[in-house]
Amino acid sequence: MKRWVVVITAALFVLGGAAAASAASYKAEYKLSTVLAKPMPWGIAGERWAELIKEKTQGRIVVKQYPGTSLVGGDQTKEYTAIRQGAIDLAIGSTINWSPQVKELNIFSMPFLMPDYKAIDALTQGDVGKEIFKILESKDTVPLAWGENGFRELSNSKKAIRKPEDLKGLKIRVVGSPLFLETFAALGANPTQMSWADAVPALSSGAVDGQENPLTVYTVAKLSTAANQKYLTIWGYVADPLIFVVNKEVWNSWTPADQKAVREAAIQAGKENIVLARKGLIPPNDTLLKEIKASGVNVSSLTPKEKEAFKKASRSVYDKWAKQIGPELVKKAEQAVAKRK
Ligand code: X2X
Repeated sequence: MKRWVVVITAALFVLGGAAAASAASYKAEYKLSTVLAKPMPWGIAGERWAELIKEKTQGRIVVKQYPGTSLVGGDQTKEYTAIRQGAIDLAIGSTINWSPQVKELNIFSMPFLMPDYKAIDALTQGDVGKEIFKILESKDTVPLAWGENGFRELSNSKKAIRKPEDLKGLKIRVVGSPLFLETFAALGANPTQMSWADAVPALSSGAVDGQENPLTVYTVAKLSTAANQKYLTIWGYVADPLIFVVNKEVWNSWTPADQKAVREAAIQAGKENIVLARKGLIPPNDTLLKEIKASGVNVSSLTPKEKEAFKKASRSVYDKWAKQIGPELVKKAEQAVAKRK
């Protein structure tokens, strides 16, 4: 009898100690990294995730957003490494920015793989998305939900671009992955890689002629007026989904109930983010595009035949990268796109 009391007391002591330790190991504040700030959909997603986490954990987990990838000095291609290393606790990152560390994420940057929004969904919500989450899980991060930056349309300060030859010699700012440099080189442009923080001043000063980003970014950043981007080509050549992740050690320090709350918050914020990222962009309700046209921007919406010329010109890059990403994953993605409903 006495022995049992000792054992039970000891067990309670250990359990109590563990609970106290886990509560004590919660940080006063967790750092959430995003590239863009509100009112861009990506920035809003960060605020929303933080807000929902606070609500769903009754304030046990407090998250502060750091837009501008400021936790890595604005160098968005270093964000994923910083999450793995714990300098960033949570992030909503673009597949493009993390692709230097996770080669499979380049799948979304394969030129003309995804013809429409249903194709994005077929990948993120299907087997390809699951496989990508498994890969992220194997790299010290816990992926929780998908969001969206969007289809990346091409703008420039010089001329209307409707065929690959029009791009000849134009200096185009691209993001971190070498796949972008190769795609634009294949199309005849003169691509130059820089962070988003450096891109806006470079466009404004005329050091760079053009860039590619979703229209939500183009409008909120006022690229047509502040950066002379008067010519816009709607070609939907790639789209970048966003991924909500948490550093694995941080994740493991939370109770299962709090983990569930953070996951649910990510899923909800991700769904809301996708709605916002697509708002005004899907015909016939493409009001955002109509507003851009009405503001005096020269918009070239490419016909399927015109897109085909760009697709053909970038095909060698697609084939080369299919090998690098993994032919099986690429095949799976192509099949998912073909079967989309
Ligand atoms: O840098 C960009 O172009 C941006 C903001 O779209 C990304 O972070 C991928």
